[in-house]
Amino acid sequence: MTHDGPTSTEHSEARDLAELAWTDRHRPRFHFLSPGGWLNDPNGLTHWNGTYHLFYQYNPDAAVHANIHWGHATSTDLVHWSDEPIALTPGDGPDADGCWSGILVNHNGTPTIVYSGSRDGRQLPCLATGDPELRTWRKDPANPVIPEPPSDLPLVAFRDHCVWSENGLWHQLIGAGIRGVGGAALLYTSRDLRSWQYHGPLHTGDAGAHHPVWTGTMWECVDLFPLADRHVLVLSAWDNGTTHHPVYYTGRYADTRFTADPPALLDYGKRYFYAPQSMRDDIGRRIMFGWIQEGRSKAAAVQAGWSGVMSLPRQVSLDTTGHLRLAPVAEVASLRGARASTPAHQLTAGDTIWLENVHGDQLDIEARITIGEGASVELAIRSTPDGAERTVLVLDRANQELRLDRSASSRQPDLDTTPLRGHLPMDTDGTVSLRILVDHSVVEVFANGRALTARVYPTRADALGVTIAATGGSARLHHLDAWTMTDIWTAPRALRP
Ligand code: DQQ
Repeated sequence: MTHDGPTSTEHSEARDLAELAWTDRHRPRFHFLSPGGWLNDPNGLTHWNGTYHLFYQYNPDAAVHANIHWGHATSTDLVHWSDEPIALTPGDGPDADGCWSGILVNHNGTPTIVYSGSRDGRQLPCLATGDPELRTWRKDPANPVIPEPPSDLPLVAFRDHCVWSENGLWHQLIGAGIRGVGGAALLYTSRDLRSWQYHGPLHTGDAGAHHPVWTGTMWECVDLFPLADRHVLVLSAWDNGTTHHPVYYTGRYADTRFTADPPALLDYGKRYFYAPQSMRDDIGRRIMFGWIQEGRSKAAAVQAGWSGVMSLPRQVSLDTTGHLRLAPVAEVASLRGARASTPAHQLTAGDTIWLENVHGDQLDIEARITIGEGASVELAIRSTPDGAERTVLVLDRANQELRLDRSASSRQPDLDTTPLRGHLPMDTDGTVSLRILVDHSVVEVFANGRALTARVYPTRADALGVTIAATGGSARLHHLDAWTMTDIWTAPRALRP
């Protein structure tokens, strides 16, 4: 579809917002984010004729979740992105209040977006078709293509889409919540993406069950995909307006039936990796992006001129226990600049080592550590020389746990400092392979395949140090390599490219 170009006043305001965002020292420099304003979910992920397309929930006018458009960017390497024209803008029909999340499929050669049109507090499935370059989009005159949610269920909400082709039929899951039951993925089929037949829930959660992980009262952004010999269902657990955390089930899917193992938390940072969506790329990788939310107040985001970051692209695989393994795609390493290596080292309890040559707020750190019985390793990042501000990652062997302690990350009040934690599977000898990506306020940790994402906002400009210590026992640092990461942005970008 097309939209009228902005007026000259809008242009100058827009420029101000992007320039304001550009000057914020908490703004990441090697992650994808919107030019300014608001970003939330990744949408419409696809690898189309050799180009990666990343669409996203975008408000180009303010750093608040309102008036949601579909922003669009393309890449050939998953790390450097070019802004494309905004793909979808709220209209005067069923998406008058926003073009909410959805996906993109190839319908007989026509790129087709299935998204949730939002109006008057309800969301309904809508379509838009694109030109061969995926640059201009035309909304379907028949929108909404499903005019009502199923009438036989007391639904809390009904939105977001996962669409795939199976045996010549389009299949669609729509996220929902069934009052008194829990979240649900509702199944539909269609021959033409326009006329849909409802088949009931493919899978349902239990809102009363809190172990091993709570699945919320409604499921946002359901995503079902094959992985090795299994299928994975990813969802984002939502409850009464609160975005909680991403969850996955692994299981078997056949003949529109899904039998799953118990659910698990996808990222221990919870809402800091929310609404993930995945795609299979041309070389067969399952690649996932998630929305990294802010950890500072809404007012602080508005003042900064921007809110929300896309995670680095993650490759998803299955481990031998049926759990997901997440790791940044190999291309992320192409952003590595100067390297500093710390040689093998025996850490004794109580010692803290300053990694003198590892320094910065744009880092990729890789380490292999064997943690002795009863010991924990504490790796601090964004540390001031006096340690007054520091963010501490704890690898706890006795409890087989990965933790992030943000209690001293910043002296600024009004920040989220909730402790984050999750199970850290270890070999019997206590070895952990660790990767930490620090990009100003963003921290993405991968430890033995488990992910923990978070935000930190140190106040001090010298919060750049890295230390490592062992407590309660000893540990062996086999190696630690750190690279300074290169910026992917060189100047403020146009809010409406
Ligand atoms: N964000 C979208 C919804 C989705 C939610 C609206 C998840 O479609 O349910 O911006 O963050």
